[in-house]
Amino acid sequence: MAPTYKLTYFDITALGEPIRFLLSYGGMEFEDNRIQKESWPTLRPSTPFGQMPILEHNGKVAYQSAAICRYLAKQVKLVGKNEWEDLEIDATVDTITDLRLKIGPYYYEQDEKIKEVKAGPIFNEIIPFYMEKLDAQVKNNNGYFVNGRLTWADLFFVAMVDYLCFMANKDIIANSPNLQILKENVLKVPSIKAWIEKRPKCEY
Ligand SMILES: N[C@@H](CCC(=O)N[C@@H](CS)C(=O)NCC(=O)O)C(=O)O
Repeated sequence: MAPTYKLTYFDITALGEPIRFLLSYGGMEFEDNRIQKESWPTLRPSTPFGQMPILEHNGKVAYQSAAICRYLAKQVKLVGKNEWEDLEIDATVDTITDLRLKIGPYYYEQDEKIKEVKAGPIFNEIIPFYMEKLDAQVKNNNGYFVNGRLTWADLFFVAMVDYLCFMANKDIIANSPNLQILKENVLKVPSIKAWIEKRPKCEY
């Protein structure tokens, strides 16, 4: 039987990977439709807001990666045990996105001189600030982000961190022992481990 989920995204990890992690965690078969950059202009007009990832299911199209993750997390029971925990998970995921949106302009800067100027605050202030706080959060939650157990915030971070490291061109969790433990905790989940082993190799 054909998979009921079809994920369309570029051939990279980035915003598609948390969705792939959640589908894999839930043992949900999915078509991993990877678009080459050259094909994107043709496909773009047919997507809801001209962006990917999109997730197709039962003839419907979902967009916005965090919303898709939240929807899948409910199905695979990686949400909070109450509304406050859900709030904490959402806040963590939004914080990870804030960090991504701060590193992005540094990575995508084309002007080498401006990039050099941006490097100062990125590496001396922004990344250390976020890493310190996220690391402390995991320390206080016994190796996870929220309430000492695995939630989709953990999968979201671990799926995204390679992309963040790629953009920063450094291991941003090298000095964050608790985030390293979190990463180990997620990567040892058998379904995630199996996904990492079988997923296509890409630059990031
Ligand atoms: N908030 C959106 C952002 C999506 C986004 O920025 N997608 C990028 C790729 S990572 C994209 O589609 N870029 C191509 C374009 O905008 O033409 C999400 O989380 O899904």
